[in-house]
Amino acid sequence: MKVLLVHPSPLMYSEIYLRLEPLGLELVAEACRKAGHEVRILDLQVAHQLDYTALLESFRPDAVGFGLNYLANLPETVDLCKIAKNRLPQALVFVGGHSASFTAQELVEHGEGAIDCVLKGEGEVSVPLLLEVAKGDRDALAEVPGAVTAEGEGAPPRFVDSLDDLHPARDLLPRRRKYFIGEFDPCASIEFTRGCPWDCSFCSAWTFYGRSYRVVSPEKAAEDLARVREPGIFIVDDVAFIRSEHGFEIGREIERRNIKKKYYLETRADVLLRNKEVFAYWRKLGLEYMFLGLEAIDAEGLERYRKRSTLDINMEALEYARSLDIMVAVNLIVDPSWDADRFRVIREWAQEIPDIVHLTVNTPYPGTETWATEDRELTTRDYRLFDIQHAVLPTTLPLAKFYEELVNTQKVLASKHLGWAAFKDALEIIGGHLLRGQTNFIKMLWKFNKVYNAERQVADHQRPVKYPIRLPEVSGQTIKPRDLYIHKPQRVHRKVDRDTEQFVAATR
Ligand code: B12
Ligand code: SF4
Repeated sequence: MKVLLVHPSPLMYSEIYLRLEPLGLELVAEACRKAGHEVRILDLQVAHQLDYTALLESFRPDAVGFGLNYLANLPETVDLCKIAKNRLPQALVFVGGHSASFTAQELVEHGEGAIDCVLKGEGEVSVPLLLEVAKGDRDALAEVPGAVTAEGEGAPPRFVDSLDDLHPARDLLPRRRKYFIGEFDPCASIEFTRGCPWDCSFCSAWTFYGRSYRVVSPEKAAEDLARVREPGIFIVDDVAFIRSEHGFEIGREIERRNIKKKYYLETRADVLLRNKEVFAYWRKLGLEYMFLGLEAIDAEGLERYRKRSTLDINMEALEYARSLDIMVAVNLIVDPSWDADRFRVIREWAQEIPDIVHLTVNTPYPGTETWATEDRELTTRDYRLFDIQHAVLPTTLPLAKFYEELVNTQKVLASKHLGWAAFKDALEIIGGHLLRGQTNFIKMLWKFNKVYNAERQVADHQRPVKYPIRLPEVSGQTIKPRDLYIHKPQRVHRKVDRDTEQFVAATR
C-alpha cells in the first residue's frame, strides 16, 4: 500500500525555541516499510498545507495517517482528515499518537465520517496490522488492538515486544536541517527509554504507558546514534538516566565507537542528585543542556502538582548542574489564579539566577488526573488553547491583564538568552552555523515579540470554535490510575531495578 504519514503544524513554543523531528511518526513509518508498504512522511512543522494537498494529488496514497501528540493540534488534524477523505474517498484515514489516544471517540465524532479509525497507544505494532486488515475488510478495522471506529472499539493496544526492534525512518524527512533546539542547529532526536515510573497529577506520560518503563539496550542505542548525522542530539526520554547503570553503559558504547555529539536531555531534580556520577560522565561525553521540570518555587506548588520533590532538592540540583557547567533550562507552572505579585516574585527570582526559565500555564489535559479532579470549570472548549501557553481555567486577573503579566514575565526571562545579549555571547557559534548554512538559531534570537504577544493571546480566545472539546465526565472526583491507562500495566515492562523501585517509592 502507499502510505502517507502526516505531523501537524508547530505550536507557539516551537515557533521560537525549538523544532524537533517527529520521532514517533518515523518509528511508525519504518514499521510500515518493514511490512512492505511504500511510505512518505510530511511534517507540517516545516512544510506548508499546500505541500499536503499537492502530495495527496501526486502520491495518491491508499492510506493517510496522522500523528496527534498535541491536543492543541486536534482541530487542524480533523480538518486535514476531511481534506484527505474529500480528495481520496477510497483512502483509509486514521489518526494516532499521544493525544489521539485520550480523545479517540470524540475524534471519530468530529471527523463526521472522514476518520475511519483512531489507533490508541504505540503505533509500531498496530499500524501495520491496521493496513493489513484494511486491505481485506474495511468493516473489520475495530478488531485491531487499540482501534476505535464509529462502529466500536478493539482490544487494548499492544506494547512493542522490544524497543531494540525499532528503527526510525529518519531518511524520510528531507528537510532535516530545519530541526534545531537553541544553539543545537541542526539537531536530531533519539530515544533511550520509554515511559516514566512516577505519577505527577498534571502529566499523561505515565498514564499513556501504564506506568511502565522500558529501556533500549546500550548497543542498540549507540548503533542508532552512530547513524545520526546531526551534531546536536535531543534525548526525548521523559526522565533521563533514572537507572544510572543504563546511562553508563550507553556512554561506554559511545566511547567505544568514538561518537562525538552534543546532548540535550530532560530529567528530574531528584534523579540528578541521586545519580550525580552518570551526569558528570555524560558532561564529558558532550552533555551541554539539561531541562529540569521544577514546576514551582514554593512548597505549596510542588505539593499541588504531586511532583514529589522538595524545594531544597530542586535548588541543590540546580547548583549541581551549574557546577558541571551544564546550561539548565527550568520550567515553572503558572496557575491562572496568579495575581501580579506572584508574577513579580518569579521575575525577581529568575533574574537572580543564570539559568533559562520557561513558564507554562497550568492546563488540565485529558488523560491526566487533573483532568478528572480539577474542580474549577474550563473557560473554553477550544482545543487550540490547550497548549500550556493559554489560560483555559478562570484567571483571577482580568484575562487581558493575566496575559500582559505572563508575556511581560516571559519577556524578562527571555531577554537573558535571546536578542543582542545572546548574539554577543554566541558569536562564534553563530559564525559556525552560518558557514554551514544553518539559520534556525540566529532567527530564534529575534522572534520573541512576533510570537509572544498579550493581544494575540487574548484574540485567540475570540476565535470561533468549530470542534468543541468533550468536557470531563465528572469533575472534582478522585480517580483510580487504572481508569486512565492507555496501555495496561504489565510487570514485564517495568524495567526499573529494585533500588530504583525503592527510590521512586520513597518519593511517593
Ligand atoms: C520529546 C517531547 C517534545 C519535544 C519533541 C516534539 C516532537 N516534535 O516530536 C519538544 C521538546 C519539542 C516538545 C515540545 C512540546 N511538548 Co512535548 N513531549 C515530548 C515527550 C517528552 C516525548 C515525545 C516523544 O518523542 N516520544 C518518543 C516517541 C517515540 O513517542 P511518540 O511521539 O509518543 O510516538 C509513539 C505514539 O504516540 C504513537 N504514535 C505517534 N504518532 C502516531 C501516528 C499514528 C497514526 C499512530 C497510530 C500512532 C502514533 O506511536 C509512536 C511510537 O510508539 C512527550 C511525553 C511523552 N512521553 O509522550 C511530551 C508531550 C507530548 N509534550 C507535551 C507538550 C504540552 C509540549 C508543548 C506544548 C510544551 C510547551 N512548552 O509548549 C510543546 C509543543 C511542541 C509542538 N508540537 O510544537 C505534552 C502533550 C500534552 C497534550 N496532551 O497535548 C506531553 C505528553 C508531555 C506531558 N508531560 O504532558 N515535546
Ligand atoms: S516525572 Fe515527568 S514524565 Fe514522569 S510523571 Fe512526572 S512530569 Fe510526567
